[in-house]
Amino acid sequence: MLGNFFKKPADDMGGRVPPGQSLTSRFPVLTYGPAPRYPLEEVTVKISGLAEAHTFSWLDLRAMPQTTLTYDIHCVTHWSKFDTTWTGIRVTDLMPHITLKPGATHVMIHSVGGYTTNLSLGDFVRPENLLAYRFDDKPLETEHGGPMRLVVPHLYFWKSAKWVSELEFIAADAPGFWERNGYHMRGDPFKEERYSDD
Ligand SMILES: Nc1nc2c(c(=O)[nH]1)N[C@H]1C(S)=C(S)[C@@H](COP(=O)(O)O)O[C@H]1N2
Ligand SMILES: [Mo]
Repeated sequence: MLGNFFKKPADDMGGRVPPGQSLTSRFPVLTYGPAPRYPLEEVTVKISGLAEAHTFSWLDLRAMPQTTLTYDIHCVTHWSKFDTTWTGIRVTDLMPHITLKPGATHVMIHSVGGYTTNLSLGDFVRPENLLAYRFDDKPLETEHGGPMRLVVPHLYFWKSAKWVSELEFIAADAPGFWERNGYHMRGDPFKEERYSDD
């Protein structure tokens, strides 16, 4: 019994490190194009497509429950980071304020600057997903998507759109920016869904 106790932990840290990933304590920045800079007070989230058109202001979002969560994140470029702490609005607290129209099955997330990424509603509407504006109890840095980004920890980090500006509800899956450029439509790190021909 004591033998087990002293055993070196498995390389996947008991299942927390997905296949093909390495742990980092740094926080690499991965952005295609320049990072836009604007204050939190100017954040708006537009609702479009198969939902009643609406635009949430920062004050609208601030009036919703604010949640702090800690979880691991995984980037398709092979780094994973344990225990990242984010504060924001849960997608499950936002959704009751959105009226979907019949037929909506997916959402295209749009960012300031034109980045997009697609999610099924099942992957989007999860209690751990946040519209996050704080990281490690500090305002989210511009480079990491501040003033506000989406965080979807169960999928590769390219699904976590920085500088989120619009949620476009759609009737079928469609590729976003990286998905059009060869990345997987879903991107589950534990299934190593990196590229579309995987
Ligand atoms: N708007 C926008 N969001 C984005 C990206 C981007 O280029 N633009 N890059 C994605 C990718 S590929 C990754 S891995 C993560 C990186 O987030 P980080 O720079 O905070 O590590 O953001 C994702 N969200
Ligand atoms: Mo990435």
